[in-house]
Amino acid sequence: MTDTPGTSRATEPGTDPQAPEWWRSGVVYQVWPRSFADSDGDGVGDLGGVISKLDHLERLGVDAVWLSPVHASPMVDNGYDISDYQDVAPEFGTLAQLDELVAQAHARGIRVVMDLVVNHTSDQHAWFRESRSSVESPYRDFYWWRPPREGHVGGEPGAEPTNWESFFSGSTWQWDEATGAYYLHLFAPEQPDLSWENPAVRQAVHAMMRWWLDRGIDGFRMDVVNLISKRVVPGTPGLADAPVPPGAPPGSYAAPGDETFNGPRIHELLAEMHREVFAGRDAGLVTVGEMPGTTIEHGRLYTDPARAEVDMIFTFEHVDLDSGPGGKWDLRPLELPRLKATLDRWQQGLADVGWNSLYWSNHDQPRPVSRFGDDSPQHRVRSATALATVLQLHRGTAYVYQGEELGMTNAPFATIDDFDDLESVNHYRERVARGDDPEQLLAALRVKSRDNARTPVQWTAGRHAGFTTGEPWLAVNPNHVEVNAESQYDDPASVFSHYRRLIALRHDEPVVARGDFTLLLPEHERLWAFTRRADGVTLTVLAHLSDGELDPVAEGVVASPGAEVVLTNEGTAASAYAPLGPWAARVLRSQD
Ligand code: TEU
Repeated sequence: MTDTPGTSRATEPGTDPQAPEWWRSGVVYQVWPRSFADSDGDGVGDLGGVISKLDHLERLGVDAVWLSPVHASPMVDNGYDISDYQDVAPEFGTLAQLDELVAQAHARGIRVVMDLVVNHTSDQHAWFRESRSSVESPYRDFYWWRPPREGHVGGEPGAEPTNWESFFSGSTWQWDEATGAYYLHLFAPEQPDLSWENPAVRQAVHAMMRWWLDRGIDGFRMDVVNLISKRVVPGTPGLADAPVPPGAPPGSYAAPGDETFNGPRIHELLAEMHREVFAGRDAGLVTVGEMPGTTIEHGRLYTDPARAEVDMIFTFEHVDLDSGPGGKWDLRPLELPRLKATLDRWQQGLADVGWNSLYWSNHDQPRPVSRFGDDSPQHRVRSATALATVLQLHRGTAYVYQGEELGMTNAPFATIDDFDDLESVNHYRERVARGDDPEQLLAALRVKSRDNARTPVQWTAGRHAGFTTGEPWLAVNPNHVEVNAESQYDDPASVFSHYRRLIALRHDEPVVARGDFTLLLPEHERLWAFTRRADGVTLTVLAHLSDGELDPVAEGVVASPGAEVVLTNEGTAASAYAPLGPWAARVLRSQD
């Protein structure tokens, strides 16, 4: 590739500690390494693959890469089960290659943020092997060991210390014969939860984090970090049952809420981590906490700079709107006014204190163009670019998940054998065993399975989309013939080219990071319109999120004289307030 990146970046890594935080106008690109690019033909993406695609990221103009875990791992949860925090999984490469990736990214002005998975380890981690070996082990209290419920025999149904249901189906408690006790795992049994009540755990994790920062990485995305403080009730076993929904059969498991989310010591633990790990280091470092089940009230506390906990958080409200009371597989239609209102509430809630993260997708979510847009050939490009425009012009740090910048879609999974992810497969098996209709279960998996995000990135129209010279670990989406990076680079109308212009606008127009946010026509079911204002500059964003045509002025948008179109996905620039075609997005700029 010969052309220069979309724009210059605000600050180069490690140069000016006084410069305003780069991430306020910045864009972070998430790499999920298993499916990004394979450099050695084993069908699994790797660090060599990431290095080989740095041109792509530079051309896109992103400020940082967030690398999902590449640590040593038995890969029960595709790397979110870490067996050694200070080594790289052989299938991904070596520590030396990771150092090289950091050096090469930095040379291009791109920072590297690592995943930090410390709510739990792998059951193969040395700490857990030690811990389960004996009640006398110095590592015993690194994890949550509990006796069976009173009056029960360990291992029999109903003997679990609490009734908590795992994120990945079944109980959160695993009976361990060796020492005759249960251990806690909010996720898979191979992902035992660390006990953050134990100061030795905290010290070990802080030391590991400092080791990574000393190696030159630029921050952490912290996996489910608001789950690390469990609500310990004085007395034994010290953890309380979760309320069972009305009508649930006796003995049912229940998803824990307050018992595990945003627990009593969470703010103290994050402040301590900040003190022990980040204080006195380069101001260019960034931290983002993944925080399901978090309210605005907590969000303000987590991200208030004066409290020094984390820079920003990933919230989940907007990606839960298409789920019913039965959880993520209980599909509900998405209503645009609710989606707008959710983002608006977070904009207002964190306007004076704290900071938002803006995302449509990641490795756990379906593809946004299929979920919020229209992925038919006719509307795919327009709807992908309209959605990107709306999201990234809210106030906050924008995140792009690999392939989103190409308008990649959900995959055409036919049978249960096409799915890989343990969340999907466990859920299907559990419900089929309970007598649910397999076809209905599959229909929900097709819409929501995490595997939708995990099909290989589509680089070319060729064999396996240029992802690997071998056999890909998960099938490539057959639409790579149409949807691929190579065909988009030099096409100004492509999704990639639009993302590039949008990222450049975020960097070049200070109002995007600084400006206030006003939602227009909140109840409108097809138009997403808002303004951003600062220092006499107004950006007006108009996005028509449906088929057909829409006249913004007739719908109630007040035209501001002298407004110029600074970005559009309509090809030839329409005039500022002209009717919007199907899935058209337009950004107007005016000055007082
Ligand atoms: O995800 C945590 C989380 O709350 C979810 O998004 C969840 O995994 C699932 O999608 C519920 O439907 C993080 C990671 O992003 C995810 O990949 C891991 O599996 C999980 O934590 C455990 O580490």
